[in-house]
Amino acid sequence: MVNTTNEKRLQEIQAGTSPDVLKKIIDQDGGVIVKGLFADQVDRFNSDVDTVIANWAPGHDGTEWMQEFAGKKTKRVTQLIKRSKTFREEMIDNDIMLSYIDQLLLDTCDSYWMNAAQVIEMQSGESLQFLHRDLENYPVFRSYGPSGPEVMCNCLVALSDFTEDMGATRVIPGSHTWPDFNDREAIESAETIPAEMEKGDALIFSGKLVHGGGANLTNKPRRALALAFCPGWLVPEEAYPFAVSLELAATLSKKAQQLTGFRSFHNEKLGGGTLWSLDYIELADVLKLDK
Ligand SMILES: O=C(O)CCC(=O)C(=O)O
Ligand SMILES: [Fe+2]
Repeated sequence: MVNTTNEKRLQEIQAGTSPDVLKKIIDQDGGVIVKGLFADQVDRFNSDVDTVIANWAPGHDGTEWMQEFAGKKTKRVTQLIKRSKTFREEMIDNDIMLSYIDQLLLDTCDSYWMNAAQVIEMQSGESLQFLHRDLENYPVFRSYGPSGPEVMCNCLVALSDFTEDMGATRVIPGSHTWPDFNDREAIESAETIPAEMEKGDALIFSGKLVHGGGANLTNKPRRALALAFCPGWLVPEEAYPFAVSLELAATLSKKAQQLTGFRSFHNEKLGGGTLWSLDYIELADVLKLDK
């Protein structure tokens, strides 16, 4: 059963709850917390990346906009397939997570990319990230508003405690249905609520939901893992085939290979052609991944 959102908290389901239930809640609220989704992996994942994060400089050297978006006191670490065995063997293709992402994306595609996978560690004193919808990665979809296709969804895993004071992600439940996605005033005047979680829980949300990182008012870092996904017919943020060697790709599961662009995208369900192939041959065959 889907309850009405209590205005102060997002709804929660246990990992393994039927994907239909998750879809109904996301249709209603824009996002839902999945309890314990990565409870078994979170400590081992953290130890895989602790050293790289400790040596990582906060902030981003890009445009002023990007510096603002990325956060001046936030460390963002990518290329996680290379950097974490736990990630590549037990997280990227987690069946329960993917059964939920299937629900959100498979209406418009046969398979999808992992758009990006990054650790987001907000240091003490980081301020609020500006509120946004993740679909703005593909700005043209802003003008389609709520009726546009789902072009991006996110599974944001709490890797540390995730309280309001530590900068839990802030969301505006229901903002995925607002009529005008270009209306900044509506965003600025709405109330946000923190998606508070325990380590290992995940916030799964639509690319249409308005959200942003919270402010870290504590003296401890707030660490999250953002796993974003997009339909196979869009270009993802991370260029995996340039980061992951073929040797490493060959050790990944079929599903993980598909998510990172080592297999072609077939548009059979909706009657389109194949994308991301060579000489019209399935990429996995060209790369001999099934041998
Ligand atoms: O760090 C967070 O809580 C959210 C980050 C986010 O929304 C993003 O980078 O797109
Ligand atoms: Fe975001």
